[in-house]
Amino acid sequence: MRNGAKKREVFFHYSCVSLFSLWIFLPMPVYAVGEIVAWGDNYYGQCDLPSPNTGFTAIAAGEAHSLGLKTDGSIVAWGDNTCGACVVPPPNTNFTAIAAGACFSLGLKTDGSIVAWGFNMYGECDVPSPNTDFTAIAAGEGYSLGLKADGSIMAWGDNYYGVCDVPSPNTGFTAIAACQVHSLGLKTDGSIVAWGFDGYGACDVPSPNTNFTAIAAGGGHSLGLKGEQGEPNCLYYLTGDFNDDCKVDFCDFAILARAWLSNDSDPNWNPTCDISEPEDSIINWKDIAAFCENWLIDCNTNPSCPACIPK
Ligand SMILES: [Ca+2]
Ligand SMILES: [Ca+2]
Repeated sequence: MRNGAKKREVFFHYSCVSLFSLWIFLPMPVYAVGEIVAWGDNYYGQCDLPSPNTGFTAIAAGEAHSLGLKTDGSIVAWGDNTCGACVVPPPNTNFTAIAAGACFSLGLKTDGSIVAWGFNMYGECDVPSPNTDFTAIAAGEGYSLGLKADGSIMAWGDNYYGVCDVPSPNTGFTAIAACQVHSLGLKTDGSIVAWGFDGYGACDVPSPNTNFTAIAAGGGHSLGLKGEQGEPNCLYYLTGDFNDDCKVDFCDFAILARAWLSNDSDPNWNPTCDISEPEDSIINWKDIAAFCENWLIDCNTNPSCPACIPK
């Protein structure tokens, strides 16, 4: 086992899961909105919540430290500060997202830059240049991920397990996740890309790899959330039904909006949305017109509708 890796590995089996647990329990009526609840290993005080414990909008759990993002854009950090992971660099303002790694922390600023602090033996805090246009962050055991506005992913730090080798094509990503030594990226077409250590099968995305709307990475496992409209594999072809749930509704409109005005060389290009006749490799008003023709048609309840063509 590499230096320090075992300790981190053991912890991460718990920390990334507890982050999910915190979100589940926050809305319970016994707690105030924006109040953090913490439980489990408190050896480093990682569960000793700061005072006042109010006004938090996001949380992140590292190996033995915790982060909370406040409504005023500041970050509060507590727990193990051996590596300086709890010393938020000034100015502690204008943060919009947080992520906690093994012994380091990431904060995303409103200007699209990333601030990183704490343990940096593997370069996990060396944000690549240009440090601009980031829209999301994720922290693994000893590496970091940053999602760019153009849909590409930047990765830096410890690449021992290939966690920083984003599979090609590195385009069209809308969300990222990292925990220990594997990474996940969600694509605009609803598929998940996974890379890094696959010893537990965490990178083997089950089929059908479609219609995902959210991702999460655990110590040796992965989670994917399917679209709310579900019911995949509609038995009818229905123009405009991009998520294959037999209906043309707001979910499809959202998919169309994400690809709006893209062409086949753009990162947000989604060929599924090119429903104009003929296909012209651009998503524009011609596609909107075709989309509106079938607006709110539901082939499950009205299978005799002419727009519903049996597969
Ligand atoms: Ca649909
Ligand atoms: Ca088109």
